Amino acid sequence: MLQILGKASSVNVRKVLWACAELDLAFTREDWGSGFRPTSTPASLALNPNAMVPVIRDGDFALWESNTIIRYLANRENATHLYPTAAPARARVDQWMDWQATDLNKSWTYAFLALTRRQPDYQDPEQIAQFSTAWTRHMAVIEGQLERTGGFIAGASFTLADIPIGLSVNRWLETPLAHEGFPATLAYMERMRRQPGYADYCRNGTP
Ligand SMILES: N[C@@H](CCC(=O)N[C@@H](CS)C(=O)NCC(=O)O)C(=O)O
Repeated sequence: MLQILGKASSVNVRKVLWACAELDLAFTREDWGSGFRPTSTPASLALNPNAMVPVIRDGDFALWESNTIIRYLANRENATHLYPTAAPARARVDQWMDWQATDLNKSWTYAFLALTRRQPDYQDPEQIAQFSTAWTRHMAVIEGQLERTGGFIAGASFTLADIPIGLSVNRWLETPLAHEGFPATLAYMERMRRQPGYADYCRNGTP
């Protein structure tokens, strides 16, 4: 059976849990990562040299990097409704997933650690303001795309890209920032309620 290594509170682990719900995949999970089993042991580093979660084991095959893992699971299940095979449609899904993992992810770091995690080393007001502005600018890109599609991030229907984007929107909603002026994003999160796993793994209040 598919094995997921990673604590369920981790946003990146929750991408994998949510994908399993969409794919109706059975799995077992072990709590790894800070606060649980350390990822710095030789056995863990052999699975992921980055000392991070999530990691999956599928028989003899081990894989790390959350967005790659959910692509792998969709491919393994031939779930073309989540990860289409036509080149333009697939590229559109990849585009939003890659943007989430790079630009969007980078935009929130300081503000998230300051405002949500309340870490004492991240309380410089100037940095908080700069990162909050950058995060909001990235959220405006999501808002614009959702205004255009009227559905989901890569088009009319739910795809793999909505998993990392949905979790990112949830993180933004759970962070004390101004959320006014994002009606398409709020409507999107309402639409997402119909997705299996959304309640448990995305909009469950965990940023
Ligand atoms: N790019 C990686 C990032 C993974 C990551 O940042 N994982 C965090 C948890 S969300 C982690 O493992 N932190 C160290 C720990 O918990 O021990 C991915 O998307 O899988």
